[in-house]
Amino acid sequence: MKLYFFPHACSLAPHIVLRELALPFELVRVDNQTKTTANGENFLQINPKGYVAALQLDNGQVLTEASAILQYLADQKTEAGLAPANGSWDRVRLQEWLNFIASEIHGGLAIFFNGAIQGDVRAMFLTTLHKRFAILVQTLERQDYLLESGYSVADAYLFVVLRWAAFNDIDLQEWPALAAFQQRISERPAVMTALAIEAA
Ligand SMILES: N[C@@H](CCC(=O)N[C@@H](CS)C(=O)NCC(=O)O)C(=O)O
Repeated sequence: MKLYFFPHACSLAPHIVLRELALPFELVRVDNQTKTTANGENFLQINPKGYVAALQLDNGQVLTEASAILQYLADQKTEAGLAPANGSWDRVRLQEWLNFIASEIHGGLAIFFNGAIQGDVRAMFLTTLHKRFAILVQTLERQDYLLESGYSVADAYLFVVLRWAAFNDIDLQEWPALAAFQQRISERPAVMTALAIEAA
């Protein structure tokens, strides 16, 4: 498998999960400006959407969208328990979280990377984000992970997108349950390895 990534982007979530599962994979860095890969390929021919993450399977199929990639990976080693069994009610709960993270937290934080978002408009987006954070806090004050059953791919995804708060002058210490969650996940060996490799 090949994971197309650029450092600290949402592709860090499948990167973490590949390491959690100890699956064999190759990391291929994408230049987001030129849309070329470190191997000199045209990334748009691999993923016409032009964004990471993209996972190329050994049969040549390319899977995109973090929520789909994360579930695909978890299902490669079900015994690791990073996703509840397909078809179960708990799996639907995982999908509920993944969709919430993708649309409300990933989208809600990524908007602040746009320098045009300033003043009243920034305040408006922040108000919405704070409401979404309140939903996360309700769960993470009660339990260590999003699912009652324990650590899952949703936690890896949430950890990655919450890291973007600091890049946008949003201090997670205002939400102690979120700050504690970030600390907890950052201590996982797979997370530390993935972060070190992406920082190199
Ligand atoms: N809907 C996609 C969004 C992926 C996405 O936002 N990727 C960002 C990095 S986190 C990216 O590559 N942006 C570059 C671009 O859009 O040109 C998903 O959920 O995976």
